[in-house]
Amino acid sequence: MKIAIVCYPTFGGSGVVATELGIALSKKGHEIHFVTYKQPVRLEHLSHKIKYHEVLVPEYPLFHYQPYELALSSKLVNTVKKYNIDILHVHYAIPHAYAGFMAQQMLAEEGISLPMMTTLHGTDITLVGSHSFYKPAVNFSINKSDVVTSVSESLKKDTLDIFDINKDIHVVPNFIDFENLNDDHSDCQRELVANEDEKIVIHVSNLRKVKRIDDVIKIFDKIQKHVKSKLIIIGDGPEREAASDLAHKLGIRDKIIFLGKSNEVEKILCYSDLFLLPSEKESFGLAALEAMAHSVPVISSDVGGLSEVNIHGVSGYLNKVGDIDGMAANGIKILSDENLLAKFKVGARKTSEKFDVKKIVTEYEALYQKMI
Ligand code: GMT
Repeated sequence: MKIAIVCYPTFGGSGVVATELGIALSKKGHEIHFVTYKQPVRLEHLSHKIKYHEVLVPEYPLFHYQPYELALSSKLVNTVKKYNIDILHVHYAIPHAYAGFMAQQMLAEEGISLPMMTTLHGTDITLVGSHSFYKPAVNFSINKSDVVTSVSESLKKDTLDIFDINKDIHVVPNFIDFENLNDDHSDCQRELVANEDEKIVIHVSNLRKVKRIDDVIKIFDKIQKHVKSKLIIIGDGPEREAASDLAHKLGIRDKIIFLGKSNEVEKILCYSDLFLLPSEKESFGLAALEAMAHSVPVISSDVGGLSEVNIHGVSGYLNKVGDIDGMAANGIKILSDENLLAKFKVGARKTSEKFDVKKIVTEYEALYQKMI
């Protein structure tokens, strides 16, 4: 099949999933066309099976806001016609499902049919999409999609609760490409960041309010009082400065390394002992799944789809949002007992194996087939 994929090309989970899916589909012989404003960060190599089409939105002084949806839908129309695309798969409803629907309508005028799948990722529903500024348009474009998928049962439920949906929502979880996973632990450079007797705690996100970065710092503060440890924070976002200030205030700034946006996450997970994800909302928690695939246990909140990914007592622990003491206590429990840590490392990896891309990609292919 020839599949056009629309996504955010950034470090965010939805863009990562879209890119990894495109790569996995191309390995199965499909021709993939990414249509977005920048080459996706996880897309290192283009090939005859993977192409990238840049959506350009030239500045024009009359426009206070540049019309990205318009440029995207026009680019989709041109790409579909030029490459005879069979299917459009948009990731993240806003504004992609809306632009996709417009492209579909324009193509229909010319007698070209373009079935569209929309994959809902989380904040497009629970945070941004549910706002009255966007809600009618998001509701409309979800209902106009030929197939709708969500990355967890929890997100499906939220979508049905928040919107007026007249479509089936298929749950297709996020995944890991184990064949491509760099889990060769032979050149782990743990000594670069910590002493031999120190444990390494890690957090990866876009450092937005919804991730509760303050909780990450406070949980780590309690952990490091019992277990010699360092905290590595990967990612960048609006809460970074406040987190650094809080660490100063608590007197633990020297135990925390802020790495910013990084393409080296796998290398760091290789020597990490515990992943913290105390989010306020989390439809899936791809960052936690990636940690688990690298045998890193997870301490997370129990919101959204996290309990579908992180299995309490097996791959880590789940606590209520804001339960800093509980999360710290569970972290201390895992980190202060080498046998327990080893058991959780195995449990984390085993749990992640349920999300093998090989299984998930066939679920998407079956849905594509159904749309055609
Ligand atoms: O976590 C983020 O804020 C980024 C966001 C995105 O849209 O890229 O992540 C959402 O989609 C990911 C991929 O499906 C999920 O793993 C995240 O849980 C979800 N984020 C939230 O629901 C807050």
